[in-house]
Amino acid sequence: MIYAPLLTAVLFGPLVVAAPAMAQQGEPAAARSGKLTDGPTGTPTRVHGDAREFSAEVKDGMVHCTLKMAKPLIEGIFVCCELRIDCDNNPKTGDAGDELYVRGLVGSRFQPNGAAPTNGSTKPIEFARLSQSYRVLTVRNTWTWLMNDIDGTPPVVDGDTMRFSFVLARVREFGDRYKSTFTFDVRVTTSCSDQPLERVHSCADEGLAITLDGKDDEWSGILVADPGDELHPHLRCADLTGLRVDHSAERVFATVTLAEAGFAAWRQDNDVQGAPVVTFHLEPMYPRYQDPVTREMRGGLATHGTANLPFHAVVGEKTIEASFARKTGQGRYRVLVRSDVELEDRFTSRMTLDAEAK
Ligand SMILES: [Ca+2]
Ligand SMILES: [Ca+2]
Ligand SMILES: [Ca+2]
Repeated sequence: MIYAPLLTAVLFGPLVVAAPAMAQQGEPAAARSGKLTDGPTGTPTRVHGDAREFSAEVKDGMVHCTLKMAKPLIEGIFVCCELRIDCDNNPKTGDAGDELYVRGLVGSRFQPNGAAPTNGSTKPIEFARLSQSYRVLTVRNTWTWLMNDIDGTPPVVDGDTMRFSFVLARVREFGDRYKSTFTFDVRVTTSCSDQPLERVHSCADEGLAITLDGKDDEWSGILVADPGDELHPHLRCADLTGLRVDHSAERVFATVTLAEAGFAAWRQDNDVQGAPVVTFHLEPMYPRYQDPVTREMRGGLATHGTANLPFHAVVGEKTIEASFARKTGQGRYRVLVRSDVELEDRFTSRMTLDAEAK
């Protein structure tokens, strides 16, 4: 049995080698340019994350990319168009086939693209850059990704369209010297984020045993307040407006208030995927009797766990109440809460280009 594959290889080796060449004859010849299209979102509040068309062309040593979104980019949030490139057109090499990622990025994660600058003089929409990630072999003979700028032209925005270019040489460097075709996947990520709210809490008294019901009327502790008009109008259900912390003998409680309702009612969309996520960090301070904990609440969920579990959360109309188990003797905590919305629209088919095509 052990010898059978070897025997097969010996007998049919030449045929196996010939097979890929035969298979390639049936494929359409790759060109220097191509176009991908993508359907529209069915959710009106996801339109700013809706990618509709991507085209690319190899010309004068550059790969020129054009992304068309459903809406003008100025109306939206941070946009990242990422190409995951299989430089040698070989799915067996690289990470899931890919050797190089190239990204064109526009906007700020912390403000809508149309916002006026609050510090510095660059408007969010004018903040454009071009970056790459590529694989390198470490001294321990394992692969890791490095990230930095790539030569080319950072994104230029024109209404609903963003154009950027990067050097073809980078693709060829990771490519197969006998092949000029490469393929890639295109995904568009739109995102925004509310900065962490922080509160240091001392369990100096008996505290207040709070019932998690999504209502914040029994809360009386100090409010760490935050503006409620920071995120895009469609994503205000994830815009934090305040944090309070309290405790009982067995639990530490944290509640955040949100600018608008809609967190628990968030529904998945078949085109623009993703949801808001509110992350709670509980950091016990010195002397430490328990470990730090990080837990997430995802949009679309109304509850997480139950009152006796290490983490319990209940989403109300414009609140998320959470509680963590408290160890006996643990007297001080730092609580951090942040909010992220990351949406992704992925083109269903890959693009194949031939750098040498006529
Ligand atoms: Ca789409
Ligand atoms: Ca590859
Ligand atoms: Ca806020």
